Amino acid sequence: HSSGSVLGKLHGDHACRKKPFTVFVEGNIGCGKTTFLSYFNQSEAQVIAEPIELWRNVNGHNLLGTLYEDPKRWGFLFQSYVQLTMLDMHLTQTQRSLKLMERSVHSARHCFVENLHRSKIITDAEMSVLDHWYKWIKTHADVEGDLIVYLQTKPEVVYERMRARNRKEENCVPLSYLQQLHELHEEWLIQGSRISKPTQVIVVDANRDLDHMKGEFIRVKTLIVNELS
Ligand code: DCP
Repeated sequence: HSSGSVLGKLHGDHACRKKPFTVFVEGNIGCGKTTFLSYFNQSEAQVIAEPIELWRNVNGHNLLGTLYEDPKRWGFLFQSYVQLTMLDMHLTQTQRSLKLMERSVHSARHCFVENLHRSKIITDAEMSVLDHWYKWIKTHADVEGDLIVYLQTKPEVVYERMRARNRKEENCVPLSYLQQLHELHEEWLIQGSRISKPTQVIVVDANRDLDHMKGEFIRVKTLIVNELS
């Protein structure tokens, strides 16, 4: 619910830099990130979708599949590869003045890795290694964004969507998992209690049917595009 003027101030800062205005689209599994990003075309923005196909095929290995089959055995491996592919997205250069990414190294660390650790699915040692990598990345690479668009949803709503879309790797994911991820997104993007809140967050109520979200998605898109033009 940020206003255009807030973005306007950012734009002023941003105009002095060569880096594109960088937006991370965040939210729970099935919240509609892909749908939101589909409203931007490549002529107005560099859109970098989440590399889920890479996670499904690392030299023939489906890391997303094994993650859900045996998270204790494969959770660390999966998140280690997510961190690498996310870093690659962050470092992707563009001539365009606007860059949008589906998720970031930050949600991987603060939501997904945090959740695996809190649920004792990854060990303290595995957590430490992922966290050291995350801190190293933040120190040595530019992984900062200018704005986060948070597609906020009720866990029950995304649970139904996830069931309906029927991605085969996700068919055993319980509602409780989405509830935990929801809480961690809220802690990070709304409460700012555990870690400091990112500077600019636009919160979008994404509970309505994705077909009915069109108006809201276009409103947020217009806000971003207009402020940059
Ligand atoms: N995932 C994970 N750890 C991460 C990032 C993603 O375990 N650090 C998993 C969760 C999902 C799958 O990868 O099973 C894809 O996750 P997303 O929620 O990012 O993508 P969706 O396709 O579900 O997004 P949307 O429906 O919002 O477009």
